[in-house]
Amino acid sequence: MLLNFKSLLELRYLGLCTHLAISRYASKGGGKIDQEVLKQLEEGYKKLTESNSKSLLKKHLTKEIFEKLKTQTTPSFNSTLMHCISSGLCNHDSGMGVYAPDPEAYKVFADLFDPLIEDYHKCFKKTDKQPATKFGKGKDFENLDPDGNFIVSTRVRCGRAVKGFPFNPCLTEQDYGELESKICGAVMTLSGEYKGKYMPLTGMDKCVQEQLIADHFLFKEGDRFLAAAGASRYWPTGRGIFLNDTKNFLVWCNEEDHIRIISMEKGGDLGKVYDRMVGGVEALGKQLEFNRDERLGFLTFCPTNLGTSIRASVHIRLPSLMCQPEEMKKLAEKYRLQIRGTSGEHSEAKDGVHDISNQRRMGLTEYEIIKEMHDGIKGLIEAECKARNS
Ligand code: ADP
Ligand code: CIR
Repeated sequence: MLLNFKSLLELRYLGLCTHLAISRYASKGGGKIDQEVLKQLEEGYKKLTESNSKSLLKKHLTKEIFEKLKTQTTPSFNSTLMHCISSGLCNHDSGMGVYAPDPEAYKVFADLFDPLIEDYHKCFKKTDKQPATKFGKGKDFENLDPDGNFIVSTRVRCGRAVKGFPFNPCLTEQDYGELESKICGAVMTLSGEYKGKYMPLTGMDKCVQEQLIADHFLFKEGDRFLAAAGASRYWPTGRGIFLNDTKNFLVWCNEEDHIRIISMEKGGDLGKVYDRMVGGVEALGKQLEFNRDERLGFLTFCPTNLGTSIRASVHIRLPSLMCQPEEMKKLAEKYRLQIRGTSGEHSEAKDGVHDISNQRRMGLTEYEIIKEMHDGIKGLIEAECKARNS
């Protein structure tokens, strides 16, 4: 049943996106919702409410909000509620289930986004405002595992949207090309430790691609949550990766966000990894204009990444703690950490290696977000040592 609905949605998307591609240039605003889309929204919403989905979409999309939003469209791109929630309607196992098709969607569909944002980012209320960017200095953060007993590697990333472009579901094939040229032009100006090369996904040798994924450098393909959100259109057009010569600084082009800026290396030197990412962000910010909202901070496709858009993670082994899942869950909640599998979101842990990162990215400055992650990982390592000795 869900499958039929999913393929219907995907088919529908092709139609919607053609429509969007035209409407983007033809008419601004005043969009009317297609009756067929409305019917599918009603059906999908009914199935979601009858399901046992634990998604924040199901929790917060009340009947009242659904009725209010189901015919709304964004002024510049005519995005609908279907664009926002198709991922969660197709994937009842979503954690969130919601994406913003364009920056205006956060305002037009605020009755849905605001409670979701407050829930995910722990208390970022609709009256709250993301503080001004403040990176601070990485030297304040010690190496989390100087003897190399727990941490395999450390990674800090942030997302950026280029001003003037919508997000994936509304991008035309031409937009993907234009974005790639802009981003590629910017990364190729990087010098010193950042100097490297850009590799487009189009035409990339399969073995090279697989190796880059296995090394945790490159994004995977075929994420069903993103695909259902309309983020895989024209794939692999406009997608690619920039890698510096030392392979510890990367830029993803047009995957989930227009840009993901990533610093990573073996070991637990969080401060060094963080400083490298900040240097890269600042250098790219001189070449590109990023989209930042007064209230929400840096704008991203997924509401989990708003604010600072920073996810700082370690690949870590905590065998004793992982044998006590209830204790681990309690500690993760206490320290506001998120646990993922070894190959990223929605993956399993291999050889006991978990990806543990800050959960929230909003309501704190960049520096405070890194401190929250730093203190949390330190706390987990202390708890692991205690568990080993008890
Ligand atoms: P994000 O949303 O931060 O981009 P994903 O969960 O999609 O993260 O993971 C992207 C890739 O980054 C995956 O291959 C994942 O294993 C890798 N990764 C995440 N954290 C680390 C880390 N600390 N060390 C090495 N690789 C990492
Ligand atoms: C989901 O809803 O599960 C996916 N769309 C991913 C949500 C973002 N991930 C996260 O927890 N930070």
